Amino acid sequence: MFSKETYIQRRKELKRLVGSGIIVLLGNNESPCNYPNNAYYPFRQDSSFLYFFGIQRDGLAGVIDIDADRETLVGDDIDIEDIVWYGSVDSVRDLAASVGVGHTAPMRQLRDIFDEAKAKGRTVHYLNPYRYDNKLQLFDLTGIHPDRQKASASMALIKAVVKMRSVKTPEEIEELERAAEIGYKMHTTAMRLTKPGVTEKYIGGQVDGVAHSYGAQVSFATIFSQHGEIMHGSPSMAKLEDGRLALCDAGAETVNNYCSDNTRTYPVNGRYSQRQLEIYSIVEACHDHALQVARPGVKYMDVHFAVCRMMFDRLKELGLAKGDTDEALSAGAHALFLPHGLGHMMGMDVHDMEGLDQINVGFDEQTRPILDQFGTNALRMGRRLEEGFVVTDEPGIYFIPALIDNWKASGHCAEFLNFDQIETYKDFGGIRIEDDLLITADGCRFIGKDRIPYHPKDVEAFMANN
Ligand SMILES: [Mn+2]
Repeated sequence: MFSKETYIQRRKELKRLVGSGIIVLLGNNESPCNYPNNAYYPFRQDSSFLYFFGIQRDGLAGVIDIDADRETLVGDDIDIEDIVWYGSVDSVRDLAASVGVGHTAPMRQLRDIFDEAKAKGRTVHYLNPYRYDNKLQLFDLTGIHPDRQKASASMALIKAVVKMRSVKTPEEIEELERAAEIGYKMHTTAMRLTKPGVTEKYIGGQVDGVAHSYGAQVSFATIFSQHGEIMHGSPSMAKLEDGRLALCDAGAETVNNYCSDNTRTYPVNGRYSQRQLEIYSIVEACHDHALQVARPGVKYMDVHFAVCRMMFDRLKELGLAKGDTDEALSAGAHALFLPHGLGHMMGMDVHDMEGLDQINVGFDEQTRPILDQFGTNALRMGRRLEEGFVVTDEPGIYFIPALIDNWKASGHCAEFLNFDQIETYKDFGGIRIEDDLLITADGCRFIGKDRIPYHPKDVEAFMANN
């Protein structure tokens, strides 16, 4: 948690940006797993609520009446039975005071706030809820069915929240650096433990445990798989096999809910084969290329396509692709190998603010998403970079057997792809290398003072010596 002044300043700026009306930010509630008292753990507060109100407790809402300049923390104090089971917690009044909020109200009064606003014809600004209980609560408060809540969410509030949360302040960058330090420990632990015969689950569990042991949680479900070609493959009970690659995509989320997100791909036996190195070195070059070209004023979509161009040229050298590279990219041929975008915004959410809808976060009037082309439609971040943005740089090359079969059968992009050659890679898996970039005044830099090894020589040396 930052100082009280940080939250006061953020709410002040939010009021200025939204202009008038009443802002309601719903916090999250505990989320039942298999029965009401067995909630998913750890509790995760809503990031926008945290950004403006800073409080980790469940069952709260923040209300800002811009016109009356009145801020209220809405929530119920716990009773003696809760104290017996969970211990004492601060009162809602104390929680409010800790972040400079002057007023409190019990949860039942949230309905009065909505009713009164409606009676007076005032605007209530809220964000699009993504949790079902909050959708129901909003249904109760507004009468708007969950199916129509996305359309009824306040664009003025969304735009203001995105504008503020997109630019990371020095104290946020410090927190992201802390997340990266834990991420480094997670990834190097996985590298150290990787060897033939160990299960993917074992390594995945150890990686998660590293995060938990530093008071953090994982910023998303850890990916550790020999099937790197499955974008979000969960660790399985399969044993690691000599000769294969393991892909680890994992990140930490600090106690203050700032994230890291890194990916490494390394040989189970500690030595890349010639065939693995040929593909790996392309991904490595693409990853480093983004670092050279990302800077304020540059569209991340252009960085994405610069990387795709480099990748396609190199795949042509290997005999997997052919034809004019620009034409191939226009046709979307590169997406056979790279069916996702170069990266996404990162901050308090690992896909930062994705709940506010990608078009509001990764795009703007100048840069619209390209939705009619497979692969490019998965680009989450396209807009012009600004100082203080944090984006991931995560190129990859994947050989997805079902996709290869599908494209070959239909002849899709056949003029740009050597399917006979590509088919010999169906047992290859996939490679991704990912780091987090902070856009600086004149360029960008990686977050995290220690680089998780990724140059092949460094990876092999690390695996041999640890
Ligand atoms: Mn990522």
